[in-house]
Amino acid sequence: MTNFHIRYGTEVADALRDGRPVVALESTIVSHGLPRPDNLRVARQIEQAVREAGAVPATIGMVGGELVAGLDDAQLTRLATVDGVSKLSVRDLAVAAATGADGATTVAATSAVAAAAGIGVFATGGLGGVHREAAQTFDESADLVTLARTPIAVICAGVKSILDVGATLERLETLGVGVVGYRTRRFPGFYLTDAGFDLDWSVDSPEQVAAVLAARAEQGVHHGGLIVANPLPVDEQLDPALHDRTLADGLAMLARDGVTGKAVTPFLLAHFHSATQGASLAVNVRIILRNADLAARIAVAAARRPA
Ligand code: PSU
Ligand code: MN
Repeated sequence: MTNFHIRYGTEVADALRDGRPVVALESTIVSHGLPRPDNLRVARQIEQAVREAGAVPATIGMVGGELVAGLDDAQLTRLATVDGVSKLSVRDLAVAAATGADGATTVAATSAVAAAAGIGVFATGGLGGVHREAAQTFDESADLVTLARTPIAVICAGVKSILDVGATLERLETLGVGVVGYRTRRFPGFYLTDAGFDLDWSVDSPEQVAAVLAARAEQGVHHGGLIVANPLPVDEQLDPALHDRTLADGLAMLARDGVTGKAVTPFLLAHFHSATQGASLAVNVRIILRNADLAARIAVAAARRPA
């Protein structure tokens, strides 16, 4: 069992104490996933979307070596604007704490910290997963193994089409991570409504997701995550032809520039943002805001259930 030393934002601490709905948010999308200066504006909008749907946002990150659940505006601004903010997965948290680093937490690290804080619902854009070429590079996001051991519901638009989506779904199955579509039986590909793979399960309402979480608790399933895949409506996705062209170029650039490891995801995202003249950014923002709204409604439904 992890024993993170977590500093809580006042509002988050109050809400957790009173059993009111809280939604965890990650900071890597802010520091590394979205271009400046839009990133700070969007980070605030995500929090606003959670509030408007009736929950308290808890953006998680590390400031000066201290893990914070519920970054205040000055801390959020620091992680969005200062150079040299580290991208922190779970394995990095101790080193970053001991060295007093500023860091943004990935889906993996945010999930681990949120679960330790007693927050059961987390909204993000897209999960990390198995990279293309993983058969040679072994590049598979720590998001997957972390979700295998972390009790949290992650509301996301699937995994980015920059990954090997089929392999990612296979790994999630092996690792015992639950996957349900929100009003769909097709797994979304982040920018794209449909990544081309079927899902076994679809849920229709926040209340139904809350019921799944309650059933897991009743069954004693305390160790694994549940992915709630929330696709964009077809008319809001990135134009598939533009998407396919941009992805092909981006993958060629990765190989040409020798980009590997944890730099791959930020590199490809930045390429999408510049190569589509902002179209992918607008889609990215819509995805996150929709997921924040759904996550908050799930947290509200979960808080309303009799204990
Ligand atoms: N999806 C996005 N934007 C992001 C990420 C995912 O739409 O910035 C980030 C998340 O924080 C995720 C991380 O956990 O990328 C995965 O990185 P890696 O593949 O290096 O594990
Ligand atoms: Mn990786």
